[in-house]
Amino acid sequence: MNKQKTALIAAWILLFITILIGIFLLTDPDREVLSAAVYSQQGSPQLGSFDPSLTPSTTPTPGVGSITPTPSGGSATMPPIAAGKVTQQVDWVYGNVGRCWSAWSGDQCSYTPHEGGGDLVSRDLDGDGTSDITCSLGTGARRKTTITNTSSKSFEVRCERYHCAACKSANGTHAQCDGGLDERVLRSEQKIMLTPGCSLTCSWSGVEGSCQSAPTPTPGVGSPTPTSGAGNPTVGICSEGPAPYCNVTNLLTYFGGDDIKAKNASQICSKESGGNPLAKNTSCTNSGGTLDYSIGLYQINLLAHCSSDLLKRFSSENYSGADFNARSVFAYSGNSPTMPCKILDQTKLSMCERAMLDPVRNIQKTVSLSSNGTNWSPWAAASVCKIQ
Ligand SMILES: [Ca+2]
Repeated sequence: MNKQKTALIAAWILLFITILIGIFLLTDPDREVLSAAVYSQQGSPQLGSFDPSLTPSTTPTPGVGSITPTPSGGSATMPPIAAGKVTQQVDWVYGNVGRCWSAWSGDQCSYTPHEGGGDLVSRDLDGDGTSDITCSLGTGARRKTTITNTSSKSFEVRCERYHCAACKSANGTHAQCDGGLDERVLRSEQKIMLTPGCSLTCSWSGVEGSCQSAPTPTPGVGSPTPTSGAGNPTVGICSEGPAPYCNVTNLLTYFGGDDIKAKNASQICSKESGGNPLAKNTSCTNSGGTLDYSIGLYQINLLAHCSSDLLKRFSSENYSGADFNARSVFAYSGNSPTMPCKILDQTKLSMCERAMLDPVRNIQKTVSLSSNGTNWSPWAAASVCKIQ
C-alpha cells in the first residue's frame, strides 16, 4: 500500500516536471535556433559546417599567405635540376598565361618530359585573331623553351621557372608543375621585352639569347614577307573554287592582283567551303565533336577568332562595346575551349557569325589572317593542297 502511494506521488512529480519543461521550451527565445540546428543536421544546404568541403582539414591547405614569395629579377636561386621525386617546368608567360613551355620530372617519377606551346589562340598575344609567336617543340630533353616573336609588335614576356617537390602531372602522363597545379610551387620570374623577330630561350638558369642581334622584319600590307628558307611562293595542287566568290578573278581584287596568291586563295576557299558562303561547321557543340565553330567561305573558326577586333574591322553592325576575345565568348580551360564547347555569350557569337557569313567580309578577314596571302598555315587545307 505504501509502495503504491510512493509510486503515485513519484508519477505526479514526474508529470509536473515534464509540464514545466514543456512551458520552458514553448517560451524559450532560443527555441528557433535549436530547431534550426536540428534542421541543419538533417542536411540544410545553407549551413556550411556540414559541407565536408568546408570542414577544416587536418592537412594544412596552402593559402595565399603560405605561397613561397616570388623572387624578382633573374638572380633567384632555384633548386638544382630534377632528381628524385620532383617536377620542374620553364614557361614563357604573357598575361599570366603560359604560352610556351617545357617540363620534366626527376628519376623517381614516371611522367614524360615535353617541350611545346599552346594552340593558335594562346599564341595570339594581343587578341586580334592572328598568332604573334611561335614556340619550340621537342622531347623535353633540352629542358628549355624558346619563344619567337613573329609579329611586328613588341611584347613583355616572363621567363618563369617552377619547382614542385613531388611528381606532378595534370593529365597523368606528362610532367607539369606550375601554380595552377600546386600552390606551394617554388617560382622564379624574369621579365623581358620580346621585340619583333626576336627568339629567346627560357632555361633553368634563366633567359638565354639576345634580342639586339635579331633582324627587325618589315611589316606592311602589300610587301610580301619572305618565308624562312622558302623560295618563291608556288601554286598549290588543289582545284580552284567556283564563282562568284572563290574564283581567281574575284580573289585577285582582294590580293592586290597577285596571281599566285589569288590561285592559292581560290584553292583554300574550295577546300574549306566549296564556295558556299553559308557553310557552317559547329561540330564543337556536339559531344565527341571537333574543335570547330567554323563559319563561311574560309571557315573562320570563331572558337579562336570571335573578338571585338573581328567585329570592329569585319562587321557591318558598328560594334562599339568593350574589347573582348574568344575567351569571353566560349568557356576555356587553360589554353583550349572546353569540349563540347560551351557558349558564354550568344549575342557576341551571333554578331561574329553574321559577320563571317558575309562573303566579302569573310574574304577580307582571310586576307588579314593569311598576312595578305603570305601565310596559309592557319588553314588545314594549306598542307593538303601543298600551299606553303
Ligand atoms: Ca595577334
